[in-house]
Order: sequence, then C-alpha cells, then structure tokens
Amino acid sequence: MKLYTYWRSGAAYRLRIALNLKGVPYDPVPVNLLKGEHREDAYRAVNPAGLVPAVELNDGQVLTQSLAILDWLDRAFPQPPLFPREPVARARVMSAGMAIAVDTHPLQNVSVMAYVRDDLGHGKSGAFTWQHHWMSRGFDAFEKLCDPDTRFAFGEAPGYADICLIPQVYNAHRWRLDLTPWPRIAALEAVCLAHPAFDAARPENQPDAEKEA
Ligand SMILES: N[C@@H](CCC(=O)N[C@@H](CS)C(=O)NCC(=O)O)C(=O)O
Repeated sequence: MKLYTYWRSGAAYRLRIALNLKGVPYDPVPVNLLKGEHREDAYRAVNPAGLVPAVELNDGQVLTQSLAILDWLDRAFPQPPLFPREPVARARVMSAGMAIAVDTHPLQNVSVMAYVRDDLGHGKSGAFTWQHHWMSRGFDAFEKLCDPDTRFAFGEAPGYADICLIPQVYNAHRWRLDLTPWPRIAALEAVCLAHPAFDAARPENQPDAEKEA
C-alpha cells in the first residue's frame, strides 16, 4: 500500500498514526505541498481534489479523504479497533474527532491560510489570529466532548478521537497556541506521543521532514 503524504499534513498524520496502530505496512510517497506538487497533473491523477492524503491499495485502487480511509482501514483491519462497538459510544467518539477533523482542520489548510494572509490582506498577524480563534473553538469543544478521566480520549486504548486530535495539537504548537486552557488535551498529547504508533507518525520522524519550513 502507498500513502501519499506530506510530513506536515495533519490529515496524512491521522493516517500514519492509524496505520501504525493497526500494524499495516505502507510505502510513503511524499507530495510537497509547499512546492505545489499536490496541484500538479501527476498528483491530480491520483486525487482529483488535489489534497493530501491518498492511499493506493496493492491492487491499484485509490482511496481519498482521511476520514473515509480511517473508516475503510478499521473495517479492513479490525484489530485493534478505532471505535467502541456500542452505537452511542461510537457516535460520541466520532463527534469528538469530527469537532477537530471536520470543524477545525479545514479552516487551517495551506490554501485557506494563503487566502486569509495574502488575498484578503490580513498578513502574518491576521493569520495567527485566525488560527488561534478557530483552533481554540475546536479545542473547547473537544475538551468537553471527550471522557474526562480515561487514559486516552475515550477509554484505555487510543482510537479515532486521539487520531484526529494529535495532528491538530502539532499544528497548535506550530502556530504558538498555548494549551494551558485545555489541560485534558495537554494530558492526552503527553500520553499519545509516548505511544510508539504516534511517535513514529510524528512529522519530524517522516522521511520528507525538513529542518524548518
Ligand atoms: N478532508 C480532507 C482534507 C485534506 C487536506 O486538507 N489536506 C491538506 C493537507 S493537511 C492539503 O492537501 N492542503 C493543500 C491545500 O490546501 O492546497 C481529508 O481529510 O483528507
């Protein structure tokens, strides 16, 4: 299996964590977002949306959208599960994950930030204000939606909500957002990053990682 990835892509980071948790091997295919490789014809032939990540299965089929790929992965490789079996518990986990992956992350995309910073003329400081505003809103929601005192966001094993959260926390550090208002999220970060599947998926541990960008 190939994973089209970029070291700093939050959506690709989700899949790296999940693939590692499942023990599913993959070949990373780097797509450099800063060089615009995701907009080139070669990559659009893989993902017409021009967004990272995408997965190419061994039989050549291509899957896009990280949340759809997480769903496929969990069905194709059921152990360890990313969701609880009980339907209400499953919906709660999905809801917390989506507060980040659906309601927060899309507002912080490379193309969105270029539009805010350059096209709308809000500049670098406007971009920071934008990032802090939308990330804070997402973290406020997540902090209340997850279980208050389990080891991971829901229960004693990592799952979908943790997978959605941790890449966003990486982004928060990049944008110098102080996590003090969200002690539960700060604690989850420490627990998750100590887990080998999360550690191996970290941006700085990727083959295409750059010193600073
Ligand atoms: N909903 C998509 C979002 C994918 C996405 O936004 N990818 C970002 C990187 S994290 C991207 O390719 N951005 C390029 C751009 O904004 O031009 C998913 O979950 O896969």
